[in-house]
Amino acid sequence: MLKSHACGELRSSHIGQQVKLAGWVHRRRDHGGLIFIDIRDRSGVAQVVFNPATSQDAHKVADQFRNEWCVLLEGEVARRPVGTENKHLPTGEIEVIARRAEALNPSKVPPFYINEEQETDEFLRLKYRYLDIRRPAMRDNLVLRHRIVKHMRDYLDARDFVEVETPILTKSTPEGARDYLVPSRVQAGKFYALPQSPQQMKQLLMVAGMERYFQIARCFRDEDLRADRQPEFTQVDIEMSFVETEDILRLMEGMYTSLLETVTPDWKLQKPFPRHTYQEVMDRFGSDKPDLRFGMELRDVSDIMSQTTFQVFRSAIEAGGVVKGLAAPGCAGYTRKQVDELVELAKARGAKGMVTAAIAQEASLDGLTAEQVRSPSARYVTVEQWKALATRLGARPGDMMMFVGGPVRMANAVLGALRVEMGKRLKLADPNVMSFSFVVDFPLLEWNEEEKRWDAAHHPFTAPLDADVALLEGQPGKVRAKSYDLVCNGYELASGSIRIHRRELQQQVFRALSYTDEETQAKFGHLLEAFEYGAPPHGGVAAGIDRTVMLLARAETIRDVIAFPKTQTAWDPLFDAPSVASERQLRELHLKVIEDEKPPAAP
Ligand code: AMO
Repeated sequence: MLKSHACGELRSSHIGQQVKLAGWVHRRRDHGGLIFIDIRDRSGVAQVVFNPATSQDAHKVADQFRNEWCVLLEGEVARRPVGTENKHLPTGEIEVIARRAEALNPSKVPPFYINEEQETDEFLRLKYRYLDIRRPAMRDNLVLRHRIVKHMRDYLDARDFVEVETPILTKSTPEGARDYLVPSRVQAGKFYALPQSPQQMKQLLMVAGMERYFQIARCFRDEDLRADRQPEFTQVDIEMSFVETEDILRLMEGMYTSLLETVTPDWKLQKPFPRHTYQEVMDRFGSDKPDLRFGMELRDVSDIMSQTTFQVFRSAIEAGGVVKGLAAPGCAGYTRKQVDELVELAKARGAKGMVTAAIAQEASLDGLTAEQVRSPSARYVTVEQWKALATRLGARPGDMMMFVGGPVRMANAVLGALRVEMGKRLKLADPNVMSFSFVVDFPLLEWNEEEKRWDAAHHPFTAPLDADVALLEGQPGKVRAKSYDLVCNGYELASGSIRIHRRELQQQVFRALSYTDEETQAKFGHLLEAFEYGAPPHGGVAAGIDRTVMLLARAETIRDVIAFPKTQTAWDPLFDAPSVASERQLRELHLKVIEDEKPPAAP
C-alpha cells in the first residue's frame, strides 16, 4: 500500500508515529512560511503542516499543490499547539509534521467546490459525478447505502432466504410502466424487455420449491420521472411460500426495525408499525401513503354542509359526492394571497374550488359569533353550522378550515395534497422521526377512464380477498386485494401481495382485466402452465432501496443516493446516454430510425 493509515483514523493515540497518507488536497492554506494541507481520503480529513525548517524539499513540493491534486504525504503525528485544536473534526487534536511530499497527479480546477457544501447545478454534478462523489455528503450516502443493503442481505440470509439472480434480458412483466426494449440481433424483429421487476420469475421460483427467495434486483421502467423515481432502480425483492399477509408484514417490520436500530440508530422509530386499511387512510388522510407524523386529518362534513344554503356543496352531495374538510392550525391570519395559492393548488388537483373559513384568534367556540368567522361563503352558513363544522374538524380559534366538495376520490386527492402542503409549511412533522405503517386491503382493480377498462391496482398476479372473489364477475370495483404497502413519512417504500397460485382464478382475473384468452396465453401462458404443477400458496413484497436510503440519509431526491443516476429526461450526462447507434449496429439489429421521429438532442 502506498499509505500506512487512513487520513480520518488519526487520533492522539498516534502521536509520535511516522505515517504515510495518500489522498486529495481538500484545502491549502499558506500562513507566513508555513503551509497547511488538509488531506482527504474516503475516511476523512487530516491536517498536514509543512515547515521549511523541518524539510525544505517537502515545503517546496507542497507549495505547488492545489485543491484536488492527488498527493502522497509522509511525516510524524504530533499534538496540535494548544488553542489550535478543531473540535468539529475527529482528527482535530493532531496534525502531521511533513517530511516528504509527492504529487501523484495534479488536478484541473474542479467545476464546483468539493470542500464546501454549496448549491451546485445538478447537471454539472452529474456530468462530473466522479468529483461530486468526492464530496463528503455524497460519499456518506453511498457508504450508508452499502450498509443498508448489507444489513438487508444478512437479515434475510439469517432467516433462510436464498438470493437468486434473475435475467435482465427477458419478457415484458406488467408493473404499470412502459418497457425498455432490447432488439435481438439473432432473431430479426424480436425484442427482449428489461424487467420492470422480477415478479413472475420469483413466483416461478416458488413453484420451483425455493420457498424463500430474495434478490437485490435492478428494475427498469420507462415512466415519468420524479424526485423519488428513476428509470432504473433497485429493489430488495422477496418471495415466500406457505405464507399469509401477516407473515410478510412481520418479516418487513422486523427487517426495517432491525435496520434502523443497528444501521441508523439516530432516527426515532415508532414501534410497532400500525396497520390501516386502504379505505381508512383514504378517508382520514386522503392518501394511500400518509405521513403519520402529524394529524390534521380529513373529515366528512357532507351532513352539515347539506343543511346550509351553499348551493355548490349541496349539489355536489346530491350528485353522489361528498364535502370534506380539514383544519390548518394557526392559519386564521393567512392573507388573501396565501389563501389564493392554496385554492390554486386545489384546482391543480382537480377541485372546482375550495372554501376557507378562518376562526378569529380571540373567538371561543362556545360563544362563536358570525363576525368571528372570516369566509367568502359566510352568508350561506349559520353560526351554529360553523360551530358544528369546527367541532367536526377539531378546529380551534386561530385555525383556518378548508372545504372541498365533489366526487370522493377528487376530494380526498385535493385535501390529501393540501394536508401534505400545510404539514410542510407549518413544519408539523418531527424531522427526526421515522413513522412506518402498513396499508392493507387495496382495491384489486382500478377503473381506467381513458381506455374504459379495469387495470390491476398492484399487478395482475395479486390475489383477491377470499370474501370478495364472488364480486369479480358483477362488481369488480368492489373487490379488495390481499395486497399491502409499507409506507413511511409520506412515501411508499415497499409494496407486495399474496399471489394467485391457481390457474382458474388467475384466468378469471385476466378476464376481469379484459385480456382475451389468446392474449393471456401469449403473455402469461408459461405462468399459467406452471400453476398446474402443484404451485404452492405464496406471496411477497419488494422494497425500494433507493427510496429507503433517501429517507434514512435525509436526501432530497433518490438521485443523491445513486452513484450514476439519470436526469429528469432519463439522460446520463456523464456518459451521454442514450446515444445514437451506428448504421452498422442498426443494420445488424434489423432496425431503421425514422428521421422525423428522432428525439431532440439531450438538454
Ligand atoms: P412496485 O411496483 O410497487 O411493486 O415496486 C416496489 C417498490 O419499488 C420502488 N419503486 C421505485 N423506486 C424508484 N424509482 C422507481 N421508478 C420505482 N418504482 C417502484 C418503490 C416501490 O414501493 N413486483 C412488485 C412487488 C411485489 O408484488 O412483490 C413491484 O415491483 O419503493
